[in-house]
Amino acid sequence: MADTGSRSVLLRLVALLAVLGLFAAACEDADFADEPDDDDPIEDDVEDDVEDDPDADPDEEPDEDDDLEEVRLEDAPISDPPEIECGVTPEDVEEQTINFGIGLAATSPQGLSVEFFGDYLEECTDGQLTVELFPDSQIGDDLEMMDGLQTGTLEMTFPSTSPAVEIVPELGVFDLPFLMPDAETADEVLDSEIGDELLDEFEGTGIKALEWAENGYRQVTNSVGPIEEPADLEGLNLRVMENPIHVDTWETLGADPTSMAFGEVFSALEQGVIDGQENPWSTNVTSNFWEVNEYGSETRHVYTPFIMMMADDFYNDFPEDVQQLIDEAAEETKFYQRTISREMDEWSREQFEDLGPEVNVLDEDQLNEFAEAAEPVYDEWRSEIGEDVVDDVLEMTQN
Ligand code: TK8
Repeated sequence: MADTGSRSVLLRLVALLAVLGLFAAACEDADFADEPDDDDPIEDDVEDDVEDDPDADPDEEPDEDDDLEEVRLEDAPISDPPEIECGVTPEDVEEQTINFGIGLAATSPQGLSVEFFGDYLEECTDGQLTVELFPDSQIGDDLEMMDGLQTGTLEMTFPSTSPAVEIVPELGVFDLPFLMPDAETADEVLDSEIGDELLDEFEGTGIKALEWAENGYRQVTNSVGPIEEPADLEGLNLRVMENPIHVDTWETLGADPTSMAFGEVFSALEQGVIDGQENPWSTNVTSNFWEVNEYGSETRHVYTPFIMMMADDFYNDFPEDVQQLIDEAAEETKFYQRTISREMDEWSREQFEDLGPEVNVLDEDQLNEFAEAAEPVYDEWRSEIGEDVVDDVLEMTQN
């Protein structure tokens, strides 16, 4: 714990270098200057449109898209965080900041839940423990941040299970396509004994896996056309997560997948290096993929969990009552995160469409066609993931 100060200095340095790097890139690449700033994406866009169009008639009624001034996150129908009721109030806690890196935006359900987690610890330790959030992959991607936990350069992160298969291969069960029938079943699986066992698999890896939350059902966005049947994927260059089961699934469906870290996706789409990507609607909105893709298709092809993680050494250095408080805060955060993730899902799809792209929602027959086409992936990966875990989970998801 004594070196937490130097760790956070290091993190700030890394963040500063990243910012300087981006600045340098912006100076070299004039296009970059067009990228709207995160706080006010659409406002900047609208202003750009006006400046760019010399024939624009100021008296003309703006078209529907231009009416939107920004992603209206304040209108999102999401619950306020629950009241904080400290079950434990540890005494004499050493003052320190927990650096918490995430891939997504501060405005995503993940970002909002980390804010709640920080408030929880702060309130129950009389302000001694605080959390500093580093959003938008600014200090690394899921794999790099997990590595940071293992090497002691970062205290917390919140990755998707998919890249974590590198550490715990059994997590690959969640990458099987069209596995999870609904969010309630996901809760049953994650909160079951199987879920506990999967988190326990991290023992000895340098990572303390605290809780399951949800990334959610993933949907395809792209710049070529609506995805309605597997044939529409033919040759589509789709970014997928760093996970071999996802690569295999999309190849099986006829697409041309490229695995890539999340933090590189926006600019790869912007530069046309890839045609599309797939993520839950809330991410497609809060990470601004609507700016760089013209189509969104509700394919619900896979449900991805998140795991809230802490560096194992960092956790073990705390006295027992603080560990209890961390466990409690993580559990409350899990409930809150899942709630707002679900509340935001459908609203985000509507926002995504309001922001410009064309959206189609696949019906049951269309989804079945995809599920059947992806079926061979199960046999291919069953033994690699682990027969037992696949069978146990299937038993819960197929009933
Ligand atoms: C964010 C990632 C992201 C995931 C992806 O760190 O990579 O597309 O869905 O949410 O975990």
